[in-house]
Amino acid sequence: MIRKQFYLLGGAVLLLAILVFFKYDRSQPEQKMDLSAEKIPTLQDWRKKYPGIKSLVFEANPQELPANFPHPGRTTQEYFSYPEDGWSIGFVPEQIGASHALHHADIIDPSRPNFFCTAGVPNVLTATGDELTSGFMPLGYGYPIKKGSKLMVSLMYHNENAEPLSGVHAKLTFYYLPKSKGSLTDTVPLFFDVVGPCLWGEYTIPPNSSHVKKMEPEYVVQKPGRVILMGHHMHRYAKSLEFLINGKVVKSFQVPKSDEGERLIFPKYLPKNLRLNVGDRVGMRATYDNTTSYPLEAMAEVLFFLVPDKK
Ligand SMILES: [Cu+2]
Repeated sequence: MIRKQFYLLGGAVLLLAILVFFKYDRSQPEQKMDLSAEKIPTLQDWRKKYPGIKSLVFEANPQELPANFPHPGRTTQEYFSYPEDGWSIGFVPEQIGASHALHHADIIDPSRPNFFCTAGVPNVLTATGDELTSGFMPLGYGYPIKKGSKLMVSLMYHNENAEPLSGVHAKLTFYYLPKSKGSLTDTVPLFFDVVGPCLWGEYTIPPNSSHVKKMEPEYVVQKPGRVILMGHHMHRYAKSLEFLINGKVVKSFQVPKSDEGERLIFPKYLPKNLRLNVGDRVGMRATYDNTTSYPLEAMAEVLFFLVPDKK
């Protein structure tokens, strides 16, 4: 009898857990709207399907950072290149010396213009901040790389501690599939910034204010394609970031309340059937909640990878 009650109770708890899980799942608007059931692949998934994947380690020059060396700290620009033609498929960042000394690392391909904006913004492939997010493309997609072509890593370090730091630097491991080992679908990286079409940068949030900024004017798409991966970048005290096509929210990134850190996030959302067609108006709406008594330097960007339509 006790056993039967035990099983009944266990069954009820399981049922409740399933109901709660699905209810919770549905309450996330971003998941309901455009997340596919497919999972972002890991390096293991990639290696299983493409055993020819290779890695390339980039170690930035070690830095001596004085004590109390706040933002914007020190910026360096360093270069690396791949030893063969192929496709870049992802990267894993590390910070050697002190995890919070890295403000950001932007990886830029200066050999190609930004796909949408040939002037004003660089061709940023990916980025990381002190959160050190690693990222991989959906299986079968990559960014085409050329042997010997220089890629730039733009780094910013700072030190908010009272002690100096010695030898700190970023270490980035890039993964790629050589052309001799297989073939992937070409993608282009893109980002929209709330400060305006074909612009990027910070803007100021006044103290003690809830602040909404819209991208004005909206961007009108001229080169069509399919969006395969999306993410966002915001700073501290961010609340949400909405991405709109023709006035309709197609993706809403919510920032958890507990999350006050700066985030440079490799795209991690797989949109389902999300296209940018010629003439579409792309808009953004960024919300910050500045609960501090000082102005904040804010940013809001939507980053994604696109498969351009064949001409
Ligand atoms: Cu930023």
